[in-house]
Amino acid sequence: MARHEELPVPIFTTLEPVYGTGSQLEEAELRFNQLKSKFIEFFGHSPDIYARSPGRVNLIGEHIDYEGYSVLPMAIRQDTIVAIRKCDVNEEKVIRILNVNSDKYSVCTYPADPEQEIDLKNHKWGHYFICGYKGFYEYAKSKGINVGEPIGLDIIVDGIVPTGSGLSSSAAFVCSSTISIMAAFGVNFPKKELAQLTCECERHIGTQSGGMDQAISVMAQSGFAELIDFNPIRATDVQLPAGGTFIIAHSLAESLKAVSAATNYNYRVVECRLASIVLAIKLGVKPQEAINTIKTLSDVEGLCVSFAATRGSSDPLLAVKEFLNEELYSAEDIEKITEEKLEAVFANSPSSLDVLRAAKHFKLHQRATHVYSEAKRVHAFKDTVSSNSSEVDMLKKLGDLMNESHYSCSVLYECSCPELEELVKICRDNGALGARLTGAGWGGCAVALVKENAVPHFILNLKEQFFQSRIDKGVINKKDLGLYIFASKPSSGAAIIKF
Ligand code: NG1
Ligand code: MG
Repeated sequence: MARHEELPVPIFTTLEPVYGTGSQLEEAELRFNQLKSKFIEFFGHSPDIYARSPGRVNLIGEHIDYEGYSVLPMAIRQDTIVAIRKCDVNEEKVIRILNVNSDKYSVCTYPADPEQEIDLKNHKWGHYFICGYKGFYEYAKSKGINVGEPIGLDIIVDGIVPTGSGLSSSAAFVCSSTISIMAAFGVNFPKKELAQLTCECERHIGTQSGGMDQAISVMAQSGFAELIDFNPIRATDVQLPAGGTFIIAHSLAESLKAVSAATNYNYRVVECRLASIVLAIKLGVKPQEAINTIKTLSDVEGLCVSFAATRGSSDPLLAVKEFLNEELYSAEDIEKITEEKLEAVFANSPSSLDVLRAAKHFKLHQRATHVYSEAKRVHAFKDTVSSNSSEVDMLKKLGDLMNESHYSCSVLYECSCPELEELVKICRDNGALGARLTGAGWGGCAVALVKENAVPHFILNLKEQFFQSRIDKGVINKKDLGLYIFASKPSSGAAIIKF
């Protein structure tokens, strides 16, 4: 039997296979009906087809996907639905994108030109759809699939993944967009190829992200978290222990990682690249060769094998200890090692050059220590859930790993913020076995592992101790609390729906 990532996106004619039964199904039916009415009202036609793709919560493995290391997220129930219609050849060749939330998101219009550049200086929500549009054409072209001349498209989007929350609303949108376009053109690609292409095309937005979000959104299986490996992309189902529940809580600080050019996110990607080049050189690779061939910290791991002969271990953390300074590096410090100007090292990456212009110094030891230790924690997490230990021991170990991950994100990777620190502490004070920031950080959500029978009480306490003061100050509305704190079960991945 083919592994599930080799299969195309499933096509359903009813909503049950995606949304199950009960209140979730009712909510979905309402959304689909409203989407259809709005579509007819605005465009004068019914949509041809729908695509949906979920957000995700990352359980462990933060800021390591772009370094080539495996991560362990699960899909959440909140998703983005895209309704689409391919226009006739005699209609105007434009892409019109509406949002059901038209107060917040006004109509976006783009030419039906897959070669168009995305205007990064002028950020619009519709840009994420165009990422998918460009990605679809690039992929079809690379595979020699003839999808015909560009044509007008009518689109309406309904997304309920909270934005700027570290739950990957962007990937839910890019994936559902790409899949809707693919379905409208009557083709279907294997899920792992879609995961790769949506990851690459979301980079048109300017974030040098890894592939976790798109991979889980496309490949998730209901009831399982997934261990996602990269190069090549693979998803392995991970059964979580039944006695534990993951609670997602929003710090109410918005993560603005993609708003300015030299964002925190790209800054970290640059620091990791610099750490990997410096490490490779220290491990004996010639500077120019290191610059040309070493892209990520995982590329350095192989080099540590030679190091094992003299040090007795090929653990890359030992190499970091021995070869990277804890003190700040200036660009000049690094250039002495690389024998090359950093502008030249990053000449092909405009967003990295933006980082170099804005950054005064780089922390290589701390970032690399985070990445290599976090990569180990992901495997420890996976090994723990598949071990024979008692559920109590298992949950305790998973919680410990989550706490260690948070410490590493906060202290070594510096991607937390005061609100997240407060929230994580409140979670632990209220009996969470483990709690950590999730997603890129600098705001957004925390995820806490809580014993199943303690969930109602835990949520109540968090409402009192974290959210009530924010309600009193008018930051959020009491009636919206359910959007900011909720329990989450592993949901299903992307789907095409054709009624
Ligand atoms: P968020 O910011 O949660 O969407 C980002 C990246 C991921 C990953 C995490 C950190 C995008 C689309 N996604 O997720 O690839 O690197 O940060 O683990 O930027
Ligand atoms: Mg995102």
